[in-house]
Formats: sequence, C-alpha cells, structure tokens
Amino acid sequence: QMAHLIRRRVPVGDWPPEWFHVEDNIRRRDVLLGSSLQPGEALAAALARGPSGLLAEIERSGLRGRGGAGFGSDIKWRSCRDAWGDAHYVVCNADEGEPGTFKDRVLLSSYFDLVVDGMCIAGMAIGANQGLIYLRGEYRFLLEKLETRLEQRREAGLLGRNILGKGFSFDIDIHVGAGAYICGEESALIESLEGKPGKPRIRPPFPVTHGYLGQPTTVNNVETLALASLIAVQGGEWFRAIGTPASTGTKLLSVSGDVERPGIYEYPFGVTIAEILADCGARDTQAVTSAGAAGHCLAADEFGRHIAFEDVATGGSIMVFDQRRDIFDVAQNFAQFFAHESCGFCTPCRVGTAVNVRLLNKLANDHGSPYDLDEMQRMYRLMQGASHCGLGNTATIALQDMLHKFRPAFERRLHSPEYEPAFDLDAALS
Ligand code: L3W
Ligand code: SF4
Repeated sequence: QMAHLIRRRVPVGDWPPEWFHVEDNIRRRDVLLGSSLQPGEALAAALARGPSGLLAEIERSGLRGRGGAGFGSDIKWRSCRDAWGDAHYVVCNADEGEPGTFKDRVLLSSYFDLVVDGMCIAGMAIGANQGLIYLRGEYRFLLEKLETRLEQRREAGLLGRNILGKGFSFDIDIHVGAGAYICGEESALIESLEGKPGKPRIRPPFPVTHGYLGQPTTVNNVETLALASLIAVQGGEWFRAIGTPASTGTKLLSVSGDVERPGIYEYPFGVTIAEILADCGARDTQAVTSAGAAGHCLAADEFGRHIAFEDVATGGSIMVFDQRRDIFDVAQNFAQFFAHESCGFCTPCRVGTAVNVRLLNKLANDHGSPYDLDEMQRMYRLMQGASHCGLGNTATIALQDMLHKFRPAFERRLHSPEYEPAFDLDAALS
C-alpha cells in the first residue's frame, strides 16, 4: 500500500512561496492532499444527500476527530443536532498550537474551500446557520486571504443566504486568537470566542449541548472538516476502506526535526513509525515524539508501532530526534513550554509545570539528586489525576517517557547518585 505514495508539491497559487517551504516534501495518498474537488462540489453533494443521508455516510465512514482525541464525528454531530437551543453553531478549531504541527496551516492556505465546504456540511447536518473559525494568533498573516475567499464564495452563492439556491443559509466569521496554546482546548476556545480569557470549562456538559453562547456547538478540527467534504462526495464506504478498522481514512502528519525531508505527509492510518522515518529521510533516530509535546516519546524499539487511535494516537505532529540530540535538553524544552502555556487556573498544573522546570534546571545546573527524578514522577501522577483539563493531564507524558526510556540522559547530571529517601512520599500520596 505504501508503494502508492507519491511525492508531490501542492500548487500554492499566488501565495508568497516563503510561507510554504515545508510543502516541498508533501507526500500523499490520493485522498486529502490529492483532492481535486472544486469549491462547492462537496457542499452540493451533501445538500443532495440531505442531513440524514449525510449523517449516515459520516457514520459509515467511521470518521473520527483529527485534533487528537478521535471522538466519533457522527456521534458529535448527531448529539449536537438533537440538542435543544435557540441557535446551533459550527466551530472550526484552527488554533493549531501543538509544537511541531503545521498541517492545518497548509489545509487553510491551500485547501481552504474543502474546509469551508466541510463547515457548511456540518452546519447542514446539525441545523446551524453560523460558523466560526478560531484562527491561531500566529496565523493572522492568513486572515486577509481567508476573508477574501469567504467573500468570493458569498458572491458565487457558495456561502451566505440560500446557498446554491437550495434554501440553506450559512455564513462564517473568522476570530483570531491571541497566541495562547490553551485555546486549542475546545471549551477554552469557546470562552475566548465569547470574549473572555481562555480558561477551560468543566466538561460535561460538552459543547454539543452547551457551547458557544451556551448553545449547541460542534467543535471540529480543520482536517476533520476537510475530510467530511470528501466523504460527502465519495461516500462512507470509500473512506472506510482506507486505514484500519478502528481508525479509518488517512492522517496528515507534520514531520519535523532531524530528517532530510521535513513536511506534510498523508498516510493511511496504520502506517508504522519506521515507514515514516524512511520516507522523510531520518537517520540514526534516537526518539520520536508522536503528538508534539503532549504525547508519547517513542524509543527505537517502538518504531514498528502504528499511527492509529488504537496504537499511537496523534493530532499530527511527528518530531524526530537523532543520536546527536541530548534528550535531557528536549525534556527541558518541553517542560518550559508547558509552564509557559499553563493557563494558571488550577493548582496541580500551574504549580506542577513550574516545579518540573525548577527540577530540570537544578539538574542542568549540576545540583540535582535522585530525589528530583522521583519528584518528577510524583508530579506526573499528581497532575494526571488532578488537573482541570487536557493540558495538565498531558503535560508530563513525554517527560515521563523520557525519564524511563532515556534514563542515562538524566542520571549523568546527578550530583549525588547515592540517595535514600528519608520520607516515603509515594506511600503518603497513595
Ligand atoms: C458529546 C460526549 N461530545 C467527548 C467530544 C468533546 C471533544 C471531543 C474529544 O482533547 C486531546 C488532548 C489535548 N458527548 C463527549 C463528547 N466529546 N465526550 O469529543 O473529547 P475528549 O474529552 O476525549 O478530548 P479533549 O480533551 O477535547 C484531548 C488535545 O486533544 N487538545 C486538542 C487540541 C486541538 C487543537 C486543534 O484541533 N486545532 O488545537 C487540547 O486539549 O492535548 O491530547 O470535542 O466535546 N459524551
Ligand atoms: Fe489551566 Fe493547566 Fe488547569 Fe488546564 S490543567 S485549567 S491549562 S492550569
């Protein structure tokens, strides 16, 4: 199956080429990156199927959310459609902030009509007339082009009132974020859309019943919406035939780090890490992080594992570290990132991320002891159990993996390797 992968450069029209340097190495299977659908084609197909017919195709396809969690799109859309409210909303989560992730930027810049069609389709399915794109603050440079494209679609009858003369009205506004990673978490994103600080809400209730302005809202990743467009045209069976039974279709991966050919790659789910490494020209690879800074860190003996929700789940970020890298430096960098991005709302994450940075700095400054390594372990357990949202729950997963799988990188910084805990904090916590 992998033999069908073709290296291809996606046409970028009149966009400044310096924005697209990563696209030199796009690989595709003829699914999303190979799509030749015309603007509005998917929307017309969806309107012809009608809301029930479309939802049946989405269910048949097995489409799962591409933002990382893999929740069933048909369940999300059906729950939203069935929820009571004065108005329903479709939100496109374009707050692509995970370190090493840039695949949604390419979809927005080169496949925007697929994304907009996907939003309109979702609107039709759930009974919404308004869509909102939450655009990552760092992607503000795309705003003018995206607004222009939306306006062109309105003039062409592909957005706004009575789309394609079929009696369905749907319009889209773009909201630009202000650079906070936490706003990728859907409830913080909705708070931000409402003009408030991006603090995550308690879930449940989920946005499908209590979302934007307290109304039923479906929040979907950019890639999920683009894929919904393809399914509207080609049907659920076609999509389900790609990938694995539990993870259907393809996944876009942003591949970066110590590789000859960084870029956006599209693979059927089920591809192994080793295949990806071979394609992107990685050599002497020591470690791979599978979901930016928030996912697992895999060592060489795990490169036979598969990208799939049932094995290595990813929102789309694959960072590669070769033997020249000091994994301790990577751990320190990730810890600093999370301490900076923690929104500060809850104590386990606000304090835990800061403690991890201090412990790693201590080790880096040659003042560390084995107690500090144990302390990071405890922070992991505490933050996983007690954090208010996904950021705190995932902030130490990679650090834990590194501590276990690359122990020497930490131990060689220990100031006093002989260490006897005077007080068994593990027992006290359990
Ligand atoms: C209706 C239920 N809906 C769950 C929905 C929920 C959400 C989706 C996944 O993110 C990873 C983590 C973060 N009825 C539902 C339901 N839903 N139960 O399904 O929900 P969940 O709770 O499994 O995951 P999560 O906490 O939303 C988990 C990362 O995602 N993350 C995502 C960022 C994404 C972007 C992006 O797409 N641009 O930035 C942020 O936290 O790190 O690994 O929609 O409502 N019973
Ligand atoms: Fe904020 Fe972190 Fe708590 Fe999430 S876990 S609410 S990001 S402090």
